[in-house]
Order: sequence, then C-alpha cells, then structure tokens
Amino acid sequence: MVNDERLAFPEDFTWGTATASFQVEGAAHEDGRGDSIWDVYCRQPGRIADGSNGDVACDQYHRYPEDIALMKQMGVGAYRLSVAWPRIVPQAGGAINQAGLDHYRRVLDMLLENGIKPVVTLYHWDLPQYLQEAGGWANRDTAQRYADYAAVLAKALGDRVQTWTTLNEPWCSAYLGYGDGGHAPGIRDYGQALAAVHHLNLAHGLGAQAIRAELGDRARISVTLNLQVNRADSDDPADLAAKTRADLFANEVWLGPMLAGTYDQRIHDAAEGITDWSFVRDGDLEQIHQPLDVLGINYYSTNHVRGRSGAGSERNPMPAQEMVETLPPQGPLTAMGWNQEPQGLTDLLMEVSGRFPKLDLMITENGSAWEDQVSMDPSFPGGKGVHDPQRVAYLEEHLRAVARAIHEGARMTGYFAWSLLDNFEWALGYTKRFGLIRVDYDTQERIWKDSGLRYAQIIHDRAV
Ligand code: GBH
Repeated sequence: MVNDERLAFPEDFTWGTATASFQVEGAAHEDGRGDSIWDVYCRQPGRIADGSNGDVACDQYHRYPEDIALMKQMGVGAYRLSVAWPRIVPQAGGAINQAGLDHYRRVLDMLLENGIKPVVTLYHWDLPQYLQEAGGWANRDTAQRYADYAAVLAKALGDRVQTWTTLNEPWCSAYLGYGDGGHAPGIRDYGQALAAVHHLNLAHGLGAQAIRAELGDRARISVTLNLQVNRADSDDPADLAAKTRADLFANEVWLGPMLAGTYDQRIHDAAEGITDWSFVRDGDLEQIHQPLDVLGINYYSTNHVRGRSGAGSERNPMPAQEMVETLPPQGPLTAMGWNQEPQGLTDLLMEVSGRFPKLDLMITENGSAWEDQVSMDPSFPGGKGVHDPQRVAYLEEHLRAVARAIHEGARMTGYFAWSLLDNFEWALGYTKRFGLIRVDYDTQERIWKDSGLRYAQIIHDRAV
C-alpha cells in the first residue's frame, strides 16, 4: 500500500463535478431554443435504447438552484457545464436569442454566489440542426459559425467565466457521429468523419482565438479530449503496429494539430484511400495551433488491441483501422461493459506530461455506471439513498491514480467527477446511471448515493 503522503492532493487542487447541456437540461422547447442534432436523432425510431429523448432529462433548466445547493453540500469548488448552442443561436441566419444568454447568466451568478467556479464547455455535441442540414461538421463553414458563437459567449458571459473549454471529445463528434452513426447525426461515412475531424480542429482554433480576442489573458482556454489508452496485446510487431494505428487516429489527430500545429504524415498516408485531404487548406494548421492554458482529459477505461489477421467483420468507428482488432474487455466490467484499469489513467497522465511538460492538465470527466438500487435508510439525507460500493471503489481507485501521477510530477490542476447526476446517456437513454446523486425520473427527486457522500469526504480531507 502506498503511503498517506502520496495520496494527499495539493491545496489549490480543483474538485468538481461535470454535466452537459443536452444530458441534464430538458426544457427543450422553451425560451426560444432551436432543435439540435440530438433532438432530431432521438425522433428516429430505434436510435435510442429506451426510445427516450432530452425533452425533460433532469430538468436542470428549471431545477438548477437545487442542483447548485447539492454541489454546495458536497463541497465542490467547480462545476463543469456546457452551453447549448441551439439556445444561443437557434435558427439559421445567426440571430442571437437573448433568453438563452439570460438563462446561463442566472446559472453562473448562482454558482458564483455559492463559491462554485464555472468551467464552461462551448460544445458538448448539441449542434444546431440547421447547421447539420448544411453538412454539419463535414462542412467547413460550421467551424466559422462555431467561432461566431464563441465570440457571442465570450462577450456575454466573459465577466462570469474564467475557464472555457472549446470542445468536448471531438473524437465522439467525428467518429461516432459521422463514422459510425451511433451518435447524432447518425452518418456512416469515413470520408465525412475525417472532414469532421479537421473542421472540429479548425473550430477549436478559431473559437480559441475568438475567446482570446474578447477576453485576453483573463480567459483560461482548454479543450477536452477523450484520449484513448491503447494497450498492445503483445510485443509482436503486428500488435504494436495496431496500437500505433489506433493511437494516431484516436489521439494524434487532435494533439498534433492543436498542440504542435501538424498532422502526423502517417495519418495522411493511412487514410489515403478514404480522402484526398483537400479540406486541409493552407494556413489551417496555424489557425488550429493556439496557446492552450490547460488540457482537459476524459478517462473511463482502456482499450486492448492486437494486429488483425485477415478481414474482420467488426467495424471500428475510426477510419483506417482494418489492421486493428479490438479485444473483448476483461472484467469486472461496469454497467457500460467497460473494463476498469485505474493504472491506465496514471500511465496516460505521465505520457501526456512527458510530451508536454509545461502544459497544465485536468481530468474533466471520470466515473462509472452501475445498476443502482434505492434503499430506505435513515442515515441518508432525505431518509433514502443508494449504496453503490462499486462506484465508490471506482472513484477512490481513480483518484489514487491521479494522486500517483501528481506525485510523479504531472501538472494536475483538478478533477471533475462524471457526473453530478444520473442523466441522459446518449444512445443508451436513461438506462445507464453515472451520477453521484440519483435522479428519480418520475418525480425529478434527487437522492444521495454513497459515492456522493464519499466524494464530499474526500474533498473535505483533500486525500483519498
Ligand atoms: C463521455 O463520453 C461523454 O463526454 C459524456 O457525455 C458521457 O455521458 C460519458 O462519457 C459517459 O459515457 O467502443 O469504439 O465507441 C465517453 C466516450 C468514447 C467512452 C468511446 C467509450 C468506447 C470506444 N466514450 N469509448 S468505442
């Protein structure tokens, strides 16, 4: 067992929880909000496991005072939330919806009054539908529309927000949205997926510049990536080549342009048969490569790969992965079917730190889904609660993994647990629960779980 010292966290470490607009807000047709690609996707039969949608979700649009009070009780110092683009620019033409901005002003004011720092993501997957009708992220113009939207937010909310995150997991937007179709807009076309990769990179760069132009050094600019920890099954050259190929398309397509101003030549070569890369124009990489104040990393599990012998049937969300075989995850698995490998988080943080030693890092999401049950138990606030020992263990083990990375020199500035609340888990609807606090979807009641109480204790102790 590691000694206590190493499991303590720095005094200025940020403890937070995270959510995303479409997953928690509801109020989908209120105050002038337009449709997002997820509203439309949810209406297509068979897309969402339980046939649900985001119309009500956790109703946080109306219940944010209660949720902020819960965070205050938990002792968190920061809340990572996202702004719904279709609330701010609901229709084609670019007119700004004042009611949308007013809503976020009220939320941010209440967070600040309660001593909770907002960390605002500009884009967590809810693209306005009218932009998808013009091609979505496969269309270069979307990056420019995104920059316009970023400028509006910086101007309207810049006095209340210091830390801005341009994009959440562009991996999912590009590959699940356009390569696989399991996320909105439901397109299955590797050529469009690669165009989306580039236009998301461009959006990041243009958006970062728009925020900087408005707020200068007052803004801390970040992006959140779900960097994949790919483990090769053996030292066999085919297995190592499979890992490299997965790394290139999962991680290097973002890290290269955003942090070093370049696409690795191997990415171009590997995707030669899929696209001619004509969407990458002169000057784009300079636009994308903007100073970053902090890199957000979302981490859930690891991915084990080996070289594929012969043509496989499984289709990877990422292009150019025919040589990559993804191995079945080894248990015990979470309710998502994901493996648990806390060491992967330490390894990832050390690898990123080694490559970008001056860059501050934060975990912008980490958490787990389990089959929760409510028990009547007077020891919980409210007289009932959820005993979720697996989520408690996952939380503790992953925080220890972060602490080990800090001890080894990683510049870790904070940790945001996914999620404050159970919420709309995308294509899985309301069937998977990640919350530290349970949501009863019939009554919208918030119910404490052991994990939420344990997190409060960890924050209080600054140690795990
Ligand atoms: C995050 O995505 C999201 O940011 C958040 O909104 C979401 O609720 C949360 O995590 C929990 O799911 O089998 O090839 O598709 C998680 C992103 C990326 C994790 C893909 C699992 C599986 C690879 N995920 N990954 S694949």
